[in-house]
Amino acid sequence: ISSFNWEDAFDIQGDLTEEETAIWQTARSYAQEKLQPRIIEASRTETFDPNILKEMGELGLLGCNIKGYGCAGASNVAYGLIAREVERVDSGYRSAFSVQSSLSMTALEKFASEELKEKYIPKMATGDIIGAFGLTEPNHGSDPGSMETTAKPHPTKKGVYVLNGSKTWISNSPIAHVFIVWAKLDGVIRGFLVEREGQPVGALSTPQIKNKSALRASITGMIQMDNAEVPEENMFQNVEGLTGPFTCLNSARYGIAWGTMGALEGAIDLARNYALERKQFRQPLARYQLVQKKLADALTDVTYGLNAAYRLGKLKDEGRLVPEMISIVKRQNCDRALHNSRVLMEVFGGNAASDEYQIGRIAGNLFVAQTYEGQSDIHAMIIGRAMTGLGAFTAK
Ligand code: TGC
Ligand code: FAD
Repeated sequence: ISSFNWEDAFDIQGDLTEEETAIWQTARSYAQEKLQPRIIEASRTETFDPNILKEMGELGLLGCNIKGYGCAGASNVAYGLIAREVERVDSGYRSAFSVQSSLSMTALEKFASEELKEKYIPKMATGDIIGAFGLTEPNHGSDPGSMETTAKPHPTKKGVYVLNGSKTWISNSPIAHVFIVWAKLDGVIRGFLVEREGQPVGALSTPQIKNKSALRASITGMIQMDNAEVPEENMFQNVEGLTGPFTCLNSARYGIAWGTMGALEGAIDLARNYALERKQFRQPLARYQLVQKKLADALTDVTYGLNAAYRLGKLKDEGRLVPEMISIVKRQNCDRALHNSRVLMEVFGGNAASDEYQIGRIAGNLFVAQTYEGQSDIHAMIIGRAMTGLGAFTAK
């Protein structure tokens, strides 16, 4: 029997295929060597370098679980391992990866015409074209079914739709070349690929939301559409209703289940090192029972969470994954990562308030992870509805 490895307590590594191990190591080296040195400054100055997506593209990470169209066709477990390693550095970098891969490329892969797939997915896989996903609106976040954005046939141009409305809190929108926008056509939600290039003056603007209190290394903005034009071939033909956006969200929420465990692993590593080095009352903090309990609680939750995420990956690879399974793990992993990273801040004492120590940034980001792609209480109600048959989302 081999000895206990606290960094991989249930030996997930031992289960991985050769390809998954290689992709995992590529993602880990990239994240540690190229992303980690940038993150403190990027978060401090609230900047996102779009080259990051090109770098991920060069390594074949973007949309790696898509088959064809210049993508690697790797397993869903491999996709999860990338999310884990990228979010170990920062949730905002994982956001950029998720929005490009799961929300934008998956929308095209599942719903677009063959011509659109050929036109866009390969360039999105290299990071040359950046995508954004517009579902949330100023008045409708948890309840996207009530969205107000509309699509209508253009009054004069044949074969063109016009989109009107606003999407907000949209990751990557200020730098995106293309937007997956969900809008109502005759009262039914439809998906559109909106291209930035070629829009009439003033038809499409994407102002950045500045001065965020978390996820500062990810760029976030709005998509404001005032008769934005979309050729009819850019409307997804084979999907109607919320099934469209939620199909993409299933994939991205799965990635968050892995990613938040990566963020918590990063927090544990930082707290353990600090506790071993910092002395009070003549002994390292790590010698004290209360400090060890904080580390042990966090390690226990990360071990459960990683194994649950791995299980989802295997089920997804076997075509046996259903949305409620994802809700269970997305909710639990976000909640436990947020809780434990907040508790681990205590190990740093006053230094937790310095961004150099990183723990405060990790905990702040995890509040956002718990909120986007379905806030935890929304996932609780998705699970509760599946258990009781009773939807608790509305008062009547
Ligand atoms: P409901 O009646 O539940 O469903 C309406 C239709 O949608 C279908 N559906 C799904 N299809 C596939 N996968 C799923 N997970 C699905 N969930 C529902 C459903 O079958 C039904 O189809 P049909 O044919 O019968 O019409 O709709 P509801 O209005 O009652 O929804 C309630 C609720 C709470 C479940 C839902 O609205 C919800 O999940 N709200 C949370 C909103 C959310 O997650 N927004 C995310 C925005 S994108 C984002 O945050 C990106 S951040 C990325 C980053 O930076 O990393
Ligand atoms: P609300 O829906 O107003 O909810 C506020 C609170 O009320 C939550 O705690 C919620 O759980 C609770 N609540 C709501 N309804 C109920 C109910 N029926 N019963 C009990 N409690 C309820 N969206 C996109 O479309 N694309 C993106 O790329 C994207 N990126 C994002 C990036 C960042 C940094 C952030 C912060 C958000 C992003 N979002 C994105 C938006 C995100 O998905 C929403 O913020 C989220 O879905 C919650 O919606 P809301 O903020 O409108 O909160």
